Amino acid sequence: MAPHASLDATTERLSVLDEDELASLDAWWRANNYLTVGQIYLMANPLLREPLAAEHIKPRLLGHWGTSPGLSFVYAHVSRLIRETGQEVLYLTGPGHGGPALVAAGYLEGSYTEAFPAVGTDAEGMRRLFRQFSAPGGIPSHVSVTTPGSIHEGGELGYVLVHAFGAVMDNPDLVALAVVGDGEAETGPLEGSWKGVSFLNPARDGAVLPVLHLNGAKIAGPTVLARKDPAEVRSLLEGHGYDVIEVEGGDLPGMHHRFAAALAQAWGRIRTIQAAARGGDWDGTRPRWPLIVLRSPKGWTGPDVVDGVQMLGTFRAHQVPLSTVRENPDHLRLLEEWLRSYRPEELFDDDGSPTELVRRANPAGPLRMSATPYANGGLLTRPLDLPDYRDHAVDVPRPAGIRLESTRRLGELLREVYSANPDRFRLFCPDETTSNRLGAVLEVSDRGFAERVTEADEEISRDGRVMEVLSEHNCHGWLEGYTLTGRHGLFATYEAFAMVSASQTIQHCKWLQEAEALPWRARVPSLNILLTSTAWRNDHNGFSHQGPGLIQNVITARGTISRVYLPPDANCLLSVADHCLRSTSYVNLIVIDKQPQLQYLTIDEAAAHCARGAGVWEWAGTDDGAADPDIVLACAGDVVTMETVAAARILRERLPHFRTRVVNVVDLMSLVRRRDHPHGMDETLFLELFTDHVDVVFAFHGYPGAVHQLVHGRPDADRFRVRGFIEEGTTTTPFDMVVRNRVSRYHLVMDALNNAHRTPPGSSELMAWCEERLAAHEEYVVAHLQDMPEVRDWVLPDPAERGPA
Ligand SMILES: Cc1ncc(C[n+]2csc(CCOP(=O)(O)OP(=O)(O)O)c2C)c(N)n1
Repeated sequence: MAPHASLDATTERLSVLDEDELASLDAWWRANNYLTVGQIYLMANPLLREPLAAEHIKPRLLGHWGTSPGLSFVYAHVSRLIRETGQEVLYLTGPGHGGPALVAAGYLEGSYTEAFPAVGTDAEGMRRLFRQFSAPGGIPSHVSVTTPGSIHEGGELGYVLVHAFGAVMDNPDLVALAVVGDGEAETGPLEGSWKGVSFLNPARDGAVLPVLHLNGAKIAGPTVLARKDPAEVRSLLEGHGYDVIEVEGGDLPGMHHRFAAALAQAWGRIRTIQAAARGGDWDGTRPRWPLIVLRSPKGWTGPDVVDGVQMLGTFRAHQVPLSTVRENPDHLRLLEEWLRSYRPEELFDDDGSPTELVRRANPAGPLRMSATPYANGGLLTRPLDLPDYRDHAVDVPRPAGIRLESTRRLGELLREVYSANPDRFRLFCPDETTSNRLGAVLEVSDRGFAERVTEADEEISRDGRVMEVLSEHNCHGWLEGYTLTGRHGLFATYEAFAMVSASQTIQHCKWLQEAEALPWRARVPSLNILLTSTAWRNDHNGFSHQGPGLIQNVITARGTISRVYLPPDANCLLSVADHCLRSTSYVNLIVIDKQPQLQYLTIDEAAAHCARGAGVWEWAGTDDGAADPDIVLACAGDVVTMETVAAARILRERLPHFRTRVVNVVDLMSLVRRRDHPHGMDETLFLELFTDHVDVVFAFHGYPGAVHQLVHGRPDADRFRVRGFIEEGTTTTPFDMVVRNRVSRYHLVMDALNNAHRTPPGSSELMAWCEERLAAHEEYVVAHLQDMPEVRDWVLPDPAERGPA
């Protein structure tokens, strides 16, 4: 850290742009704007070596011009800061629809060609660059996975700050510069994400520098923040804890000078805060981090008036300011004038490569924002130092004989993970770490908090690294930013409220899926999501807390990178968690409840079962390995597994000659055909488990449709009768929940009898008995406000005492 005097001197020097710097910086910006317009419009004649003609214009004009010049303007200035200071910067574009500007930045910096050698820095390369943009067989129009230097697509607006904050956690040398669109700033997630500063530790974390880009308009109208009194905007941001620096205008070169000064001030402030915190000169209060409000015209430097209509500075500049260019000679002329206004002859040499004047504006090597390893986080990843999960195993002397809280064991494992990895593992949770029985982590790390801490608070401090904020968007987004920059973590949330951030989950799946195809993108640690406090056991809560929908979302968008695990007990959970923490570039959902639950497998059995993904539990069934049992009772999910094991027990006791096979599924994706998902079990194993003709009664944790979706295409998939959550819920007893949703042990027994190919003697009596027990349950819960002892305290009897097989 530079001492204050030299820091002040650097800041002062940075705040003044001399003529040479201005010339180069402005040339770089013009070159970027030229390449941006070229990408949107041209498919030939990239350097305008001949007069522009209709055949040079793309048939479909797709892309977003309006935001782009603002993005590249900021980028150019940050590059200068980097060159002058050596500061490492990750650039995140909230309005990711400004993709061409970021592609152009990578192209000018040379990293685009490094990633895609076919797009060289010459005339032919530029033609390809233009032609491929927003085109079939080419690249998407947003700041997508294919854009070097990006960890943030910005397609779905709202997440730029959460990604930025996640990226800087435990990255003390990094500044994440996040451009926030003023339309984007109207979204719920973005509005909630200003609070990130309340969780940053200036000694240990890097800094986020938001640039709120008030270009005034969205797609079709004005933005709230641009039309507010600037004093109100300032108050809002100051209220969140920022030190607001404002820059406004469209005049040149005035804007260059003013922005250079603003950026210098912001950077100086960041370094001053960090120097104080890291040098021991910090009283622990939350710093006021700088934030730049940039007011510049939408479509800056583009066409002013088109067909008599104001374009520049309005919503009309959002996408393509000039339409029907092929067909309209006036528009063609305007486009040519627009492109030539950047004076391409000063920007590109005869061979088409950027001139020295332009290249001078680039930082070097990995300091180029398009080449920063922070945006290709797998390059920086150090695997977790993982303790042996077996050390936390539950002693299971016999299946289904004891109950305990499985997630508590996971908490103990995570405590060890925290201790062994003090700089690269974090747990993110919306205020539920203890509630979710993961509180053991708080023995080794507080919850991180930069605001005022009082005597009454517990396990909260500015040094804490367990991240709790009551915002699923923040938790999820922080973890994404954290893992995309190469570190590891887990997002633990109430199952129902994972739907709040479901869209982020899906977007992240898309990102990882696309990244698989890019050899230069190194694999990153997986995004691990623990869904607990599940639909079936919301004892304090009710219907609003009962929603297993995320499973459905993830399997529907499954691609090849999503994984869904439903460990039935603690030892399986430990094995699954160990696997997920070691894995890379997946989205792993782990679903298990936090309440005391039956334990089935020893740690060795659990490890083998989880490795297989699904297996027969011989001890629970009565088919003794017969090729054709009367029924297969399958289950996936903790509570429904208990009901299945209990149902099998009832059948064993009451119909000893009825052959049941119990199959438990931990890895949900194993049900899918192998050709459709890498985890799909091969046909032979599928037949071993489910046969090709015996009916299967499947008790599932989530919505029944999910299993039908997964087994589609398997032999005779119609024989799967699936029971699961059917939106029958309320605040009630655990057993009443399974009864209401028709997945109780009694329902499963009846389903088994109804679907078996033969009807053994005694079946009708057993059906009647099940109906009678369900009626007894109805009466009992209302009268006693708890479940009948026979279900409440049910365990599988000792094998010695079991009934005949
Ligand atoms: C969550 C979400 N809702 C809607 C859209 C559709 N959309 C794309 S761009 C845009 C306007 C964005 O305005 P702003 O953030 O100000 O960006 P800029 O003006 O800089 O283009 C909208 C509504 C989206 N991409 N994401």
